[in-house]
Amino acid sequence: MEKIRKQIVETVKRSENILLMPSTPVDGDSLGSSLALYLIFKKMGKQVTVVCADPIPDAFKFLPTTKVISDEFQGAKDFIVTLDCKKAKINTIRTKLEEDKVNIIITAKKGQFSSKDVSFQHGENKYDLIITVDTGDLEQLGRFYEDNTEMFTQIPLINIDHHASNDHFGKINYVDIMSSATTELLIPLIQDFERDTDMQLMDPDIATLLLAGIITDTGSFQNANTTPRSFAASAHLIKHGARQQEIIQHVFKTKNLSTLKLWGRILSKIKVDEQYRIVWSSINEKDLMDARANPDETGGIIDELLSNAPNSEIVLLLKQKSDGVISGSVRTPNESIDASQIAEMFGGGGHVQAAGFKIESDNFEETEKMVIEKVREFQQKRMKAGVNFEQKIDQKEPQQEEPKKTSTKKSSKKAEKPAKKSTKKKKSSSSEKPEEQKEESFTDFVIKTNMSDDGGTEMEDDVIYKFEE
Ligand SMILES: [Mn+2]
Repeated sequence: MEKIRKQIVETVKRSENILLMPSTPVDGDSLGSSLALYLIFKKMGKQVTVVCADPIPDAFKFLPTTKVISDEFQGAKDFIVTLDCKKAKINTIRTKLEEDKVNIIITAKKGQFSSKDVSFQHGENKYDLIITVDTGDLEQLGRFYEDNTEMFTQIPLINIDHHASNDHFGKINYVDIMSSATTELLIPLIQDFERDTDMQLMDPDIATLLLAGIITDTGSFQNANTTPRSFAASAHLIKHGARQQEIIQHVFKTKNLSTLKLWGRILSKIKVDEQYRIVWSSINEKDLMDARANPDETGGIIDELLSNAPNSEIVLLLKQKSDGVISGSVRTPNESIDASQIAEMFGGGGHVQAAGFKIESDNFEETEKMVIEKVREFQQKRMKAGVNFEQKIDQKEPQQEEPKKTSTKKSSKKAEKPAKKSTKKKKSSSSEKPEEQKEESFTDFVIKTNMSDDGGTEMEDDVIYKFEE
């Protein structure tokens, strides 16, 4: 770990423009760790951007510097067409719109251009380092990853996380599954930065951000992931001015009426399989609307209510969304049952005692039936394997943290992407359309770009760039 931290310090020192990415949905830990690093890097004189695809939940808006988080960033959106002018000189370049295409018409002064003179590349990335925090896999970055997949292979990436399901996607992976929160991992790292820069970097705001991560991920030190190290880390942060009461007030002591109404709905829908000790409930968009609650408010319900169901070994909450996605949260009060294994059956992942998944389906009843049936089979196999069912049943200390979800939908999308791109390339390649080239004057060289994929691109018809001698 010490060696990995040294690599991180060296890499950050070499970087000028750093992109910080917390996972979605955001929680106290992903926000706390990204914003703490933001403040540290700012003190070190770096350019820093924090982007998050999801809105910041109201409960966390009290955290220092949440305002710097943006929900948009300029990725490598430029597509550059390069023309080699060694053999021919340019007279004019015109662009001409043609329905959903744009023709780039290059007229040569002398000689002629051929397809061999044209090459394509993507614009340079603005950032020279990406750091993901509290992110088990890249798809948890949401649309930022989907829209800029290539950027993640081009820019060095540091992966800082504590999820058991982390798939080590970074160039540097600072992953410790024994850590109660990602922010806990940042404390020794910040000390390394302090030693290296000879600067005092920790301050009360940074300490508050880091403590917020530990408090939310341990459920205020109630969950099973609380370790002696989490207490020691918290003591260290409070010594540095972390405002513990402010965190407790905002995160735990303010429950909206809408949240309480939502709890009521979920409680009334609880179902139990006594034989296999499965307890589950569901929530849909109508429940949210009737309770005038927003989706963030479902966070924590599964931990605080469902896991208190007596004799339950597996607790599930299924959320039905209007976009045809059903997401599931899994909790296992007994740590001999791996919640992430259950989530993996549905393409998800997470921790031993808290995990999640997403299923694309419009039919809730059918999906619910399928999920519960598979979970029953899972339990049945455990029984046959001779696992003692009675063991540790009284120990009910779930992990508070909202699991990081992997979606089967997204992974299939990812598989589609490269195929899509290659067809696009074909369309834009001039060599595919020799007959159209012939129609132009002899020295004209025409590049046709299909613009149907990106309707937002605005271009004036017939823009002429004249090249003076
Ligand atoms: Mn976390």
